[in-house]
Amino acid sequence: MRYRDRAQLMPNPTAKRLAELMDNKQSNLCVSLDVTTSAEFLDIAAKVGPEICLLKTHIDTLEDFNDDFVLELLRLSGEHRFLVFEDRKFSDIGNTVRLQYEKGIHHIADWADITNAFITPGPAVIAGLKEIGLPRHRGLLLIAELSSAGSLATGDYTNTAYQWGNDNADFVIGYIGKGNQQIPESMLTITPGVNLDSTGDNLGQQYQTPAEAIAGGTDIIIVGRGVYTADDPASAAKLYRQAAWSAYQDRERLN
Ligand code: S5P
Repeated sequence: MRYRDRAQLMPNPTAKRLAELMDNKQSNLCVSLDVTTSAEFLDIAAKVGPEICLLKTHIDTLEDFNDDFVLELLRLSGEHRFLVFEDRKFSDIGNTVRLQYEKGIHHIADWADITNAFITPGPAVIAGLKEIGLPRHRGLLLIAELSSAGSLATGDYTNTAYQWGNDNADFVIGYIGKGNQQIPESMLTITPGVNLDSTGDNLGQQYQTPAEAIAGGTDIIIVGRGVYTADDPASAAKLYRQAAWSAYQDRERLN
């Protein structure tokens, strides 16, 4: 099914907004800006903003984080129409993740449309985050699989992530993973480990191409270094966007 038709099946307002935005903007590209200064982050975000549906942050890698950064990030997300995904990978007891999501220096729940979590602590990790996120209409992605070599997120772990996600479909909007036929059309699959020029790095990352990722059943590709280390991040983002969008069009035509 097309993103815009699937949007109608999504109970979570952020998921619905994202799927509609992807269809309107014709982008299924998420750029991950894993840089360490606000200036570099905001400079690249402004350049790639027109090409993306989602911008992924690792807010704790910024050395000069402050509230002005958040204001500028939200301004860019409005100007260029993309959502913000803080890749926090929460993984603790319900009470602790609740505090980490809402409090601390970063106040993630105040500005991130989407965040994510491991299910290793048990279902209370979802319940704790939901207490904070649901009233703010936020969305959660569960990590079902990882792109790194030797990952333990396989088999029963992966299947349980799908089950707990589907049981919490008001708040869980989908999965980080490679995609799976069992995932309902109302859930999004988002895939990292995508690069056109490399098959991996020397720290366990494993890459596939945008076309491989989309053909494998994902909805959104995440590209980090393929875009932000390019000489021209705007052109690189355009290239990944076109590759992922045309793979999506091919897939829909095939179905
Ligand atoms: O399995 C995963 C899950 C994530 S969210 N593998 C990943 O690489 N990621 C994240 O995606 C990772 O933390 C990084 O921010 C991004 C990939 O970056 P790249 O530079 O390798 O494209």
